[in-house]
Parts: sequence; structure tokens; C-alpha cells
Amino acid sequence: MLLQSTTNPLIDLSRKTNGTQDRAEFAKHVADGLSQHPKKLSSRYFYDAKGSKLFQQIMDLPEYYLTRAEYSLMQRHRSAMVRAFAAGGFFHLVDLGAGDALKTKLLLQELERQQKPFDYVPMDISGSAMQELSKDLQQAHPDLHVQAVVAEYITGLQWLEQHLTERKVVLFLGSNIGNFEREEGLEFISQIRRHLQPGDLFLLGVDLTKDPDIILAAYNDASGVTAAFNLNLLERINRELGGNFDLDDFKHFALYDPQLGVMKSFLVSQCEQEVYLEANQARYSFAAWEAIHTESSHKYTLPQATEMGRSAGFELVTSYLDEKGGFADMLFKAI
Ligand code: AVJ
Repeated sequence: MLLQSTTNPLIDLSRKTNGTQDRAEFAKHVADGLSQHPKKLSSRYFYDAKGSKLFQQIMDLPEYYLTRAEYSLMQRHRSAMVRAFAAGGFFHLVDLGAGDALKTKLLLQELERQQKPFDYVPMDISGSAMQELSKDLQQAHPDLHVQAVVAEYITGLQWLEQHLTERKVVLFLGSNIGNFEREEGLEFISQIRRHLQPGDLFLLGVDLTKDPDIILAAYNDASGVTAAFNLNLLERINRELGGNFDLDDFKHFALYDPQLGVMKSFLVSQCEQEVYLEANQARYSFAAWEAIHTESSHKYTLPQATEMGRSAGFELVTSYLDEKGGFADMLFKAI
């Protein structure tokens, strides 16, 4: 007799069956971004296989406090979080951008310890990450019902609304909200709200404003891993779009604006040059010291993040802080 598995096969809602559409989209993004003044590329393209590895290394850097802060915050508050989640009975625990779910696993352990009824729905754009996570959880939590979904955020949320009928608790951790510009962040949280019902919960991980030197160091580490992470975007263009970027001619530059609360990263062309892209059969010219904006990481005050939640249709239930008060997981309820 076969043992019944509680882990379902992945639900794959990523549009592409091969990389062709992916590549065309990426090529168009690069063409648009490099034709604009000022030039820009989106940080969403950082995370190919090499970029994902580099991000894993970033999380281990002494300067990159975010992941450790949120992990220790979870250790500190998970018991209270779980009680708040489960107060209304059974729920679907939805993890947007779950990745390896390192932090969520603390919650899963605690939920099982407190014997709360729930199932787990990790969502991520990376199929391999969801495959591994499902396998991993089957070992570590054989009684847990897991339904991994491979999808972009919005597609995943639509699936959620159509297929899951019970109460939902949605996690959006890791200060991933920071990569959206302020208005886009509000729009994204409003979209999440539109796919939820009144009473559903939303836990938002937010990196808070703090000493600008601490923030700057986190994105400009001494060992140069963040520089390599940023430059990998050009390597990826070379690899996937037949570009001829010379990486030695570009440098990583990061700055923090303490009034706007935004960390910005750039790739700066160190000389006048032209770069050719096979995919677009086009050339892009750079003046000496012309920069490409590649990432924004917005920091919030607690009142700012509370207001963003409120504008999106949530009320703040409570904010869980790490011991230094530099990172928050904010629990919102849909109204
Ligand atoms: C994954 C978006 C939270 O902005 O802090 C880390 C990505 N960029 N170092 C962040 C990142 C440079 C990170 N997030």
C-alpha cells in the first residue's frame, strides 16, 4: 500500500513552457531601460541562478542585518504571532515569495507545537525553490498539508482567491516591499487586499529607518558581494541576451537618502562606451560616469508603514519588533 502523501504536486502558473517568452520580455526591458534618461534596469532581474546564490551570500554578510533581524524577531515573537493567526480557527498560511522559507519554518514549528489547524501555501516564481521546499517540508513536517504554487505575485493571488475558500493569513516577509517605489508599494498592498476578505490577516516585513551608516554598509559591504550581485545583472544580460558588457568598465555605487528613506544602487560606466546586444541587434551608448539605476530599497518608519496599510484597506493589529528596533513584522487585518 502506498503511504498517502500530504504534499501535493506543484501548481505551476508561470506562463512559459520554454524560456523564449522570458527572454523576449527581458530583452524588451533592457532595451527600454537603457534607452531612457536616466537609465534604469529592474532589480527583479537580479535573481537568476548566480544572482540567487549571491543573495544567499549577502544574507550571511556581517553588514547585511536584515535577514538576521527578522529571523531573531520571529524567534522572539512567534508564539504570540501564532496565537494571533489561529484565533479565528483554521486558516491557509500563504507565503508570498517563500524561497527557502527559512523564517517561515520557525512559524511552522510553532504552529505544530501549539497544534493549530492550518495548511501551508508557499508561492514563489522559482519552480526549483518550490520543488525543494515541498520535498524538504515533507521530511520535516510529514503531517503538514503543503500546496506550493509557482507564480508571479499577482497570478498567485488570483489563484488563491479562486481556489482557497477558508480564512487566509498572507506573509510578505524580508522587506521585499522595499524594492517597490513608494506608490508601487501601496498599489501592491492594495492588490493583496483586493484578493482577501475582511478579517483575513497580512504580515508585512519592513526594514525601518535607522542610522544611515548602518543602512549604507548593508548595501556596500567591505567584501564586495553586493557589488558582484549588482554587476551580475550585466553578466546576465551578456549570458542571456548576447550582450558585450565589459564588467571592468562598470562599478557598483550605492547611496542612502535619509530624508526619502531610500537606499539606491547604481552601475556606473567608468568611461564613454557602447554596448551591443545581439537579442535587440542594437547598440546602447554610455557617457563617461553615466549611471544605470538598478535597485531601490525603501526604508519605512512605523507610522509610514501603518499608513500604507491603512490606505490599502487594512488596520494595524500589532507590530512585532526585533530587539534593536530596526526591523518590524507588522500584522494587519483586512477591513
Ligand atoms: C531581497 C529586496 C530584501 O533590498 O535588502 C540585498 C535585496 N539588494 N542587497 C534588499 C538586496 C542588495 C534585498 N531584498
